[in-house]
Amino acid sequence: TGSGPTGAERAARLRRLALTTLDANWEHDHTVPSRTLYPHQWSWDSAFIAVGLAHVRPDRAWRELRTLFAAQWADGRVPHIVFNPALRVGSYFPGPEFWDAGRADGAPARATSGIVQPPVHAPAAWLVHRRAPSEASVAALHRLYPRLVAQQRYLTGRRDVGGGGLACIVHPWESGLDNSPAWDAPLAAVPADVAVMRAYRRHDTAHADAAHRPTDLDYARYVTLVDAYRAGRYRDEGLLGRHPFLVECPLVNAVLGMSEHALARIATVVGADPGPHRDRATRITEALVTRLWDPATGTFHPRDLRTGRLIPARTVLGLMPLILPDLPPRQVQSVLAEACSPRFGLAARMDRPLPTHDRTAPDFEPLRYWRGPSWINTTWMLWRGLLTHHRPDLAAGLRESLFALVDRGGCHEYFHPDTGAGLGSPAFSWTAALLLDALA
Ligand code: 2M8
Repeated sequence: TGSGPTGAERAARLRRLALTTLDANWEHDHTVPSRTLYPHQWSWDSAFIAVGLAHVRPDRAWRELRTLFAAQWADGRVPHIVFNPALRVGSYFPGPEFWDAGRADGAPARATSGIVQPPVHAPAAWLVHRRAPSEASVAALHRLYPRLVAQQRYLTGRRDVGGGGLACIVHPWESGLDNSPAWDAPLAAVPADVAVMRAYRRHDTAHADAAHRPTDLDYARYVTLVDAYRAGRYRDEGLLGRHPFLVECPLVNAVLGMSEHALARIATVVGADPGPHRDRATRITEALVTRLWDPATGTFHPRDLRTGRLIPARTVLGLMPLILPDLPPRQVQSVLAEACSPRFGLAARMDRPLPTHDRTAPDFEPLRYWRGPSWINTTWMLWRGLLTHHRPDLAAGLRESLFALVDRGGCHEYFHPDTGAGLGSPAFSWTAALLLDALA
């Protein structure tokens, strides 16, 4: 974090801030992403949070994952939200009554949503164990392994709607990058009646500036999509014929491949065979390159299964396959070129942080959520990818930009990609957690 007393002081200051933030967001058996905006447990947040907790509170890291996986469905899906029953009705929209998941086959006893998020949990579990290996961590891996395998089975089985070996998402929320410009084209085909939102009250805009959040039109479509999935009781059979949003996302599938690599390592610890995981990882990387790589743009794009076409927007999602250790050299070089272009500005010395959308695109919006602002999780994933592909120079530049953001803005949810001003929740858990990991 820089040499000399200043670097050491900054590191100590950041560590204290991160720990205070995580402790304040701990809630009995899990960590909330934010007390105001997101008061329940979120799936991929918990995985990132566990990675950070491993550095300071390893027991809690395992608890976090255990609580989440206790709400796994019988079909293997890990729900994107596990609701806290102690909270009053209406503390988050859409709440448990809206999802009404309890009536679906194989839903757990706890109230949950019915959709998933990127499966970053196996890589997270592996990092937690590697950071603090112990008898307890080995026991935790034994407990989690079958559940992580079931999660992969769900995504590569029922969710392989396109039949090409990749998982598809049925809602933009499943990508984690809710209102990314990547989803504009497929969402345009989803019927949207802003009047449907009159029956509900959004809570996000009570806690964050409406101009920094998805629009009412976005929310109308989000609700329409949940209505459609819930009407089929969250079943995945026949989705291609009936569901209005079916997309193969490069981030979700890069993480899916990464998870097989992590499971291969976990398998060796728990006495299972790592071979099948390695084979599956190879197949996922191949499918990702075949189906989502565009030689014309030199980056990865989501594939809209309803039109069969790649979605042209060049977002940060396209850079995420760099986390795959077996990404072929041609794709590695070209994703690096995309990341270092003026679109994303990656450099050994960065003058601005990594945005979530192409800075040169006409629909780049520096204040609005996933349409431009800098986020710590996508920055962290790219950082890990750069380390994997032996670019310590670029990794150092990106890591320094991460530190500078949080040092100036605090543990915010996202940041203005030019000024670095903090946006969204001011005490956001994954910002704190991934900061701790980058500091280590
Ligand atoms: C955001 O998504 C939720 C819906 O799941 C929301 O806007 O209410 C996203 O940033 C998502 O990636 C994140 O997991 C969640 C909680 O931090 O918030």
